[in-house]
Amino acid sequence: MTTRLGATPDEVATAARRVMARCDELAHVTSTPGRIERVYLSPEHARVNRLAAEWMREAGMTTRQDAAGNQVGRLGPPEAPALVIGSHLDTVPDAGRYDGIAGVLMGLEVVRLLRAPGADGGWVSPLPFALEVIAFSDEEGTRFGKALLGSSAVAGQWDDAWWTLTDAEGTTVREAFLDFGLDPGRIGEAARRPSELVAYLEAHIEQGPELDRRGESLAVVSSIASARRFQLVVEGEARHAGGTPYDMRRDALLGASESALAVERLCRAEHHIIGTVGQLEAFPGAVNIVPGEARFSLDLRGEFDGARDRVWDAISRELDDIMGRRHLRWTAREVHSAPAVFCAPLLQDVLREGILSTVATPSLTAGAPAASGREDPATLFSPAGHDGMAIGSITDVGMLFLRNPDGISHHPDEAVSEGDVGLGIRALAEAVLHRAAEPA
Ligand code: HGY
Ligand code: MN
Ligand code: MN
Repeated sequence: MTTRLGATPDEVATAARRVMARCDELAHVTSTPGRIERVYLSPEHARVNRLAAEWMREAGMTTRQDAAGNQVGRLGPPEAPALVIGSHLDTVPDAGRYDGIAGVLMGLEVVRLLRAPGADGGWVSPLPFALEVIAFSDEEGTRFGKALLGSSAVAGQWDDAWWTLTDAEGTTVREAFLDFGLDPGRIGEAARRPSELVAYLEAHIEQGPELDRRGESLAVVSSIASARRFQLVVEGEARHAGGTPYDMRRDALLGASESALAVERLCRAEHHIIGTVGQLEAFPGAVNIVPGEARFSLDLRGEFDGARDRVWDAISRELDDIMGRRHLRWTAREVHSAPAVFCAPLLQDVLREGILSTVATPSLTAGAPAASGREDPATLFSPAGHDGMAIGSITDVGMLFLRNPDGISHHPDEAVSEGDVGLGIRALAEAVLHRAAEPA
């Protein structure tokens, strides 16, 4: 397999070093000193968009912030369909510095490696399509609970019901748009038509331990898990913590706690179904009052929508049983839902070719193992959600995973090696060249 990318190992290593340095720089743009937190339509969102736009222009791209606050860079004639490389710049609370961010910055390096000098001293795309990098603005859903707001707008799937979603301070999405300088009435302008796009590619840390366990740097993603998120309320009766005998208690926190254990048991019994209770709160929340109310979240994912939904039905039946035994009532409000996305076979193939090209290349960092060292790079299911879940409704989606040491993510210890980032940049660039060689 000959590599097509003209870049030298040094050029790719320089690109990887720049990605790591910029991840560190963006890590300082946070609403909470001492930890990384950047949410949709915040001052931090505006600052990282300005930085990303500056770096996009440095790579030779024209830039715009779209009607949903996504930062877009483009190289190529306005009328040409675009191959988009993207990921997100928003974060979870107390986040790592690579989830989403590395993918956006790697996209910029791929454009820099593939661009060609134009007649006017600028840069052009030498490929049969334009290249775009999109830094999505709200993949996590940290602020308003509904994830993929930025990429849903690009996919033309904005739901007007989202305008009244509120954050912890009671600010609505509509108010946050206006504060950010966006016009809610123009949200439709963010939507892209399928005819404008060739494909969507995203590089992302695995956020799991599989590649680390295999001792490999890169993997092709087969599909992205479907997601449903719920906010649940359990109602019991607040009573005196000392004077209330157990047989008179309707303890909402115990009902919620038993439910969380039931979620774990029911999901572990299934293949590729993952359920997590990440938030749990007791009310009124005094040490000497039996909780009369409890609120908890449920993040439920599955490789297939149907299997996920059957487990949700089983969880619901189990909660009926638990609450019945404890004389409690429960309600659930669904706050997010996204279907599974199956990565396009052609994009899986070109990404596989891209990974194989790194096997043929001397490792970028002394001692870094070649990507896979095997003739068939790993192909992994993604239990983590990504913007491709929204973008998959308007164009083909392909994803490249990078080794995430120990698999820890959504945590400050989240890591990725510079060597693997370099292999990922090369693989992604090669994949784009292979896609360009395919018929339109
Ligand atoms: O939750 C997820 O899987 C993603 O990191 N937003
Ligand atoms: Mn994430
Ligand atoms: Mn992510």
